Amino acid sequence: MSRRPLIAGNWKMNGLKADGLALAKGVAEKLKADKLACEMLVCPPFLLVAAVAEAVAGSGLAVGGQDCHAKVSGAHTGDTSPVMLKDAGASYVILGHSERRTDHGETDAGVKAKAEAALAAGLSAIVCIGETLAQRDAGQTLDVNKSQLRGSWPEGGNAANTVIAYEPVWAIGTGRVATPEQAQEVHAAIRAELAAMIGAEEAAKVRILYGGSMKPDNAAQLLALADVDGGLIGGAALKADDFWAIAKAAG
Ligand code: 3PY
Repeated sequence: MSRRPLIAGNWKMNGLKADGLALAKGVAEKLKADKLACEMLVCPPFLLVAAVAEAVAGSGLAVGGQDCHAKVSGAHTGDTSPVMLKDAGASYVILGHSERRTDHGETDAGVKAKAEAALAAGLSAIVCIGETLAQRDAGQTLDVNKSQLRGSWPEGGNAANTVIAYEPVWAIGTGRVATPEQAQEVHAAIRAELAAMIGAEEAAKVRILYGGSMKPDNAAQLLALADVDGGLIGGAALKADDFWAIAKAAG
């Protein structure tokens, strides 16, 4: 089953307007000059989504948000709706990143509701799941990931509108990265669980990204794994050359 790899940059809370535009334009220029087989996406902070989307329009570089509300509009001070993201030029939204689960108490049910709202707004959802170090050490890795997957997967989700990002929490921002064996084991288990949820044929088409300290020097090894269909990249997505090197490794 051939799945088009997705190389997605999660900028987190980094970058002022000038930096963000320069970074996005740097990636877009490379993409215009050298079309890659993989799909590339940048997810800037909310305030930069519209400007970045405008700056890279026509380059093939997609733009996404890092979160959204589950409602279209209303009395939700400080929140951003998926419809607003779409209107600003986004085509994807990252949901349920472990930093949001930790910092904002996000739950599987909340992530599922946001993902359903994102799909209704015409966005594709990138749903993040992953175990903590304590859960891994306790031998709970596969159970935790399967349970988060079932709890966060949106009703109506399919391979065309939903992507899973497996991000072991212990590999986020720590410089530690899953070994190829660890990553493949979890990715294969996620796909098997998806098969039980949405059928084997559809599950075989769903893209499952690896996230957590993916860098130019470890990307090729991870991206070559049978069930790894791209990456959700943190720090290395803040440098156009590093982000590009990872995308090149994906083909
Ligand atoms: C990381 O690589 O640290 C990430 O959290 C990507 O989302």
